[in-house]
Amino acid sequence: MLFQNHLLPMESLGALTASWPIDGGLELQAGRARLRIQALADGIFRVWVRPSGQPFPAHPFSYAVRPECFAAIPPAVMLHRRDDHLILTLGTWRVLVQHDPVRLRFEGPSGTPLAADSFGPVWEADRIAVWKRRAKGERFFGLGEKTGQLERTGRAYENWNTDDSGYNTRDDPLYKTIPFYLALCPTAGRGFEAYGIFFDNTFRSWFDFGGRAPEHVSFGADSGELVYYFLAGPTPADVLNRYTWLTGRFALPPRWALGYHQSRWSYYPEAVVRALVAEFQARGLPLDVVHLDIHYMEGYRIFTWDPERFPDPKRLAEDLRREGVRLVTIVDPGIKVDPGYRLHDEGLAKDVFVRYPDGQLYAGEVWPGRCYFPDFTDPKARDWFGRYVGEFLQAGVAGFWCDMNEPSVFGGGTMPDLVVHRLEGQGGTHREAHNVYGLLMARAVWEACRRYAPDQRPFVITRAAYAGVQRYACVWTGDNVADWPHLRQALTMMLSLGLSGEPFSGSDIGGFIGTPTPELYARWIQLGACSPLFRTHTAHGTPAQEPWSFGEEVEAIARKYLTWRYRLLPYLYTCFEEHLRTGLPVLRPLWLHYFDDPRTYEIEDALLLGPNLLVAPVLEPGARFRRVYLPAGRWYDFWSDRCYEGPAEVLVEAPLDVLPIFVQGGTVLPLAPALRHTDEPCETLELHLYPGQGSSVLYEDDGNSWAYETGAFRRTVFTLEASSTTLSLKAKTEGAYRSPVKYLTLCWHDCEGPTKLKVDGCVVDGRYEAARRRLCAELPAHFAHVCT
Ligand code: MIG
Repeated sequence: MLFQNHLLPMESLGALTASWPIDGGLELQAGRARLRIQALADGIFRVWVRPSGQPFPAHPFSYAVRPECFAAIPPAVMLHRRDDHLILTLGTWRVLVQHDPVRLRFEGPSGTPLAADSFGPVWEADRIAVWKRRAKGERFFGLGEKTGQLERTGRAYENWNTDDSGYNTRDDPLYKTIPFYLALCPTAGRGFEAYGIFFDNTFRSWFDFGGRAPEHVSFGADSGELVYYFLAGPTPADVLNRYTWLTGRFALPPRWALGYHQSRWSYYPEAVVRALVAEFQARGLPLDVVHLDIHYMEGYRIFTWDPERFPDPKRLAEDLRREGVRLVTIVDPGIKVDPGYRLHDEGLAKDVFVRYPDGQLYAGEVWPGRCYFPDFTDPKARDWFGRYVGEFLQAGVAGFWCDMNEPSVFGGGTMPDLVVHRLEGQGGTHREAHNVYGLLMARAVWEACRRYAPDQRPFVITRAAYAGVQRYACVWTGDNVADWPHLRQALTMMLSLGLSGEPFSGSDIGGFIGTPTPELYARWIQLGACSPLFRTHTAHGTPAQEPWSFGEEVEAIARKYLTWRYRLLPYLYTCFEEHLRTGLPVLRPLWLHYFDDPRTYEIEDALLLGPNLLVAPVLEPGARFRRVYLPAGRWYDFWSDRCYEGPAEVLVEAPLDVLPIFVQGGTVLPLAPALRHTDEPCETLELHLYPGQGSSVLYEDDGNSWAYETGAFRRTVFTLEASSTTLSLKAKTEGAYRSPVKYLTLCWHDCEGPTKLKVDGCVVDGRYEAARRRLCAELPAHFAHVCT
């Protein structure tokens, strides 16, 4: 149907002319167009439109959706026919299809219309879009790494992976495309109901959350399938659970990846790398990873080593490994056009490079000069590239840093649109492959790690990404700038990535472009210490950016937060296990847990680190106090143990050496001793108890292999009921992993002074520290019940 007023040359769905049931849903005919609505699982509906009515294949082509989701048999749905609409029901979820014109809306338990079509799907030639009504007061989040605020309401965005070095905090698009959003829709009765929309389209796409048209939310793309997924709530956590069921979750990272990473463009030669590591040790600073940027290569030829700068990489890797330090090497996609260079010759022989439509090879200019580009949309090219990854693993490289994979090409930004890609055999142009190029490079590297080092968990970090990237890699937020707006931006980007399926992200600490002031570096190290990826990095030609580069005061602050980070590892690692089970991110906006408290929706300068810690980083120069909103419940200042009752806005002191951290009452916070690196054997563990009621989890495994998938883990659920005078702590354990922890110290905070505890019936004497109102006691490594 043409729009009646003919102002827009776009077409939309007209009246329903036929409908028939299919597995898990139904198909409709409306004029020439065909529409398929199908449930993939409870609370997950796919809407797929083919404007000119071509028959549907079993599933749309997708790099983002897990193949298992398509292989599963669709759940049984109920279909009801009414006079003017159809109703598709699955559990508590309904899709209502109006007959004339065909318009969809969704309903959950509250009965509030969600994602209701205004114009619905529209198209013109290749261009497609979907227009929906924006409910009054509806809020939007998501799209991964975007600049500006966390909340997307009232703005429009574009997705076209772009290398925007030194981006400003208004630029769009940047490096990643995650065409997924999460909406919070006000309900008639109480509060909000959440749902998500995933528009699985890899062409250049756009989203408008009531920016240009305040009553609508719309999204569209230059071409490709008109297909989207509705992901039900009712809570935002439910939406994330469903979105990550569909697009995958981050399998547990190697534990070392959660340590501190030191990087710069570039540490070389080898002697500089050794001296760097020695400096960390001499200064008593923990370190797990050194990143090698492009200068380790011979003339920027990927998968080579400069023979003078790094004559014996294997030996270097071994030596560092003995000190508990691992090497991560950068890898770019571009392969130097240079006959005689192994990758060049073998790549040509194997026909793995992208070409122009007439068959000529495409070459673009990047660091090495003229380069060919592997076609990562071709499984053969991914396998081929992976062999070199295997060689680097052999040489002792522990992880891979995928850069320039937007792909970035000097001069024009990226490859021309007409370059041809295999796209798993279906063929297509760069317009379709562009936004997945980085994802598939990361996938090639990840799959190679699985193949060539099958007993180890891969570590891959990527700059460009598409939805589903969390299955293969962690990410960093590209070439930021050493200024205060970028510190704040780093936080909102990490939060947004977490709300878009990627739990493992970080920013270049201190800023990539330019030089941070000592104060800025100190505050950034504090934010970094609670970032999933904790890495300092800086550009070529900038002054030293190491934890000791900003004077003694800042070095002491860096030491304090590096140490804190390593103490926090048992908790942080547990957060990753929670992500794997539930899809929850590691860093969370407050409203993810305090959904019923509308005041939390506007808080973008604080975060929940996992389920029990609230962190309020200082993001402004000169600030020595921090206003913090504490949601309902009791909160303990991590440093002073001072107790607050929420909901409350409090003003806390935040001198330069203080990152305000609050522990929720009722928490059992597991802390490790201060470590020098994550390989250091760790036989002691502290359990910090904060009065209140709650359950907390401690997850342990070997931290490096896949044995946890077959039961070699230990998951302990603690149930705490404590006041300042009484205590009951129960522990229930599952899993077959034998934890190396031999000594357990319990530390009961805000305690008034009972000094004896009963541990599984035996009386244990504790040490009461009156000044700090704490009771500490040694416990056996395994216990079931501790009480007063
Ligand atoms: O054109 O490898 O974002 O982290 O240091 C610059 C050199 C290429 C961009 C990355 C940055 C890295 C730099 N790279």
